[in-house]
Amino acid sequence: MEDYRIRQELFLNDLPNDSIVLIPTNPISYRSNDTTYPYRASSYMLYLCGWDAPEAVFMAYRTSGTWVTSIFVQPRDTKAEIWEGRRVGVEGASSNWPIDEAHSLTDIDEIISEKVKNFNKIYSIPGSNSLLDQIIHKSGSEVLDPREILDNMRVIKSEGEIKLMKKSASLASLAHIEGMKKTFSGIGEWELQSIIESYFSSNKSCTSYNSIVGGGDNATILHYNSNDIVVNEGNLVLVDAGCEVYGYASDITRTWPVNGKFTIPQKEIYSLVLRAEIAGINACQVGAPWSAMHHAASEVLAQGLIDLGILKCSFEEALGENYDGKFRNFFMHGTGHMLGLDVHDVGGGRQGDKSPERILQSGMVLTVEPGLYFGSWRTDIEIPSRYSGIGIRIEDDVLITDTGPVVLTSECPKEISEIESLIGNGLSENNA
Ligand SMILES: [Mn+2]
Repeated sequence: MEDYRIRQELFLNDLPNDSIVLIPTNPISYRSNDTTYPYRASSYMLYLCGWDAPEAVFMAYRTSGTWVTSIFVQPRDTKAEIWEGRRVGVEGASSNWPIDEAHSLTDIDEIISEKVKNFNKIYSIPGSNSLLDQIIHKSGSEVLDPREILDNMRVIKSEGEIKLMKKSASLASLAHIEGMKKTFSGIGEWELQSIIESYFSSNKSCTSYNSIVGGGDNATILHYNSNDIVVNEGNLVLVDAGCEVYGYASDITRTWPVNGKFTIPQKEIYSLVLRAEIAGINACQVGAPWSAMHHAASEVLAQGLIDLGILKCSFEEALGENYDGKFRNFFMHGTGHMLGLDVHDVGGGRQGDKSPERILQSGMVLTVEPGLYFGSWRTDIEIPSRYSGIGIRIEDDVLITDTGPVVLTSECPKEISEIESLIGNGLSENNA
């Protein structure tokens, strides 16, 4: 509760006097006919007041010098509640939520149309609530985007947020361990997905993005999520799956051999990716530029690819002047991203972003996730036969602190021997 009030104050005090804030939550999305996807409120709504029910609009305005925060919510309605579930309603919202006043959504047109007359500037995020967008359009006031201010705030996590992110990272780590324990040669990607996701749901959590479970060559497809192939003896499986706790995402990737034993070529690539990942994590220091971890991981990968004889060129050529050299044939994505209420969280910093580079500060949470991919299906580049069909990524969630990086997903092992000893040890006799 305290957290929300502090956030609201910090945000609102950054806005001009003659402004009003009108931020809608996410709309409901339909899956088929009248059946909906599980509802997820907008991250801005969750950040500003924690309201997680549909249709709400957050409002804030100044009256005689002080800010008033307010929320429009679905009113109590027995008929609707019989079908859709109980509602907090207007009274519940105004007495139990970190806001000053609450209104019914049925009055939104009347109240907001009247209110906006007194303000020259409207801070809103269009595109989620067409009625609100129309009211704002009719007013003729200047519309400004509040996201730059909010995103800069969201980048630094409070103590309370860090606690939730630790919980989220811990659940995802334990889910991966569960997956390793129940893995066997011939397991379906979908079975492994279900083991991991049922760990989330049995802990009252849910996935924070579509789980990626890719066996063998499927691991070389970065956003593979059909998860419908059997993983055969001798193959690795790459699992990239995270969950949410009060909206806060975790995002973790491990890669393991389904038969419990890495082959020598698999070990060679795995050890290289692991060294790159550790170098990336160690570069996550207060004051370092965002790109430091990408550079550190990339340098290890470029040299390693030469040492394994995969790249036959100089280090300079392998790395490239702008970290765009030949190693990018096998490592095509960024080394990490911000993590928070969104899995690819706000605040920029991703490779290729045009905005000025972010400097790492205490309280930021990000991922470090280098990988190497040798898809046997690739025809554009030469894939060495020794490594054909290997795709490996290792990803951890990292909190930046004044005393160095803290790995929030450290409960999940990533050393070869630790992983090998876990695989299959949670199977019953009949399965093993
Ligand atoms: Mn990630």
